[in-house]
Amino acid sequence: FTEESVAAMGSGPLYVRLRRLLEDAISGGALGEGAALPTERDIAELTGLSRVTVRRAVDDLVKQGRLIRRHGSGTFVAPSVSRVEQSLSLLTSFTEDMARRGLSARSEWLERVVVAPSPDEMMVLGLSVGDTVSRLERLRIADDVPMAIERASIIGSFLPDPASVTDSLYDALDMRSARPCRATQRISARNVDEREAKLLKVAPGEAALYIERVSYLPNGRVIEFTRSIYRGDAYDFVAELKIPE
Ligand code: 16G
Repeated sequence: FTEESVAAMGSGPLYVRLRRLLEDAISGGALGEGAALPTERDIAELTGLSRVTVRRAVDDLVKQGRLIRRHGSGTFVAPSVSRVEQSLSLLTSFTEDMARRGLSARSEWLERVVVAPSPDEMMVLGLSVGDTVSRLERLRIADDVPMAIERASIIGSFLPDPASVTDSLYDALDMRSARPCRATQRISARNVDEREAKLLKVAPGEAALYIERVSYLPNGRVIEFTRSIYRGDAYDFVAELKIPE
């Protein structure tokens, strides 16, 4: 880090130039995974920038999840996310998918309530006025890396007590003999908004996959309507294709 290297980072505010310099050092491998960043005071001295400017650039990268601040020990380059390959032809749960890869799945609850259905939940789940829906919104995490935000809506009569879902929704439905056996999925491109970016630890506007899953019981009844945001840098969706008959 030198005054010249900051100046070489083009125009714009100084903290943006320093941020670019740090980003280049991380993506170019000069600062590898787990590497400790020099202290903010050292960076300020080397570059001739103020501590405030340095802090602002580092803060941005912490917010984006590229750097991790550990109290008392310093700031480190975050581990890069390894991409996960997800089959598009198997109806599995997040917990099962992660276990198969040897990763430990964890969730942070964002919402877990029984409410009156919204118009789109009514339509998709085939509900009427007076029916209820169990809404479960979770941040899904694999080995400490946030992977997706999932908002599942389940017909209330099949899951009257959403607090009974501890780890796996599909396990809880299985216990009530209401695990889906078929689903349709729609995938589209999205850019994450501020809230999603914060939860997924990516920069606002980053690419993501928006997935809607509607799943069915063996008798053909819809049971689940889930809307999810999957990190674009973490997922490859894979399907096997056949020649049409
Ligand atoms: C998957 C499903 C989701 C389902 C969840 C249950 C997508 C793309 N995927 O993530 O619909 O609710 O698994 O997982 O929607 P769990 O049993 O681990 O809670």
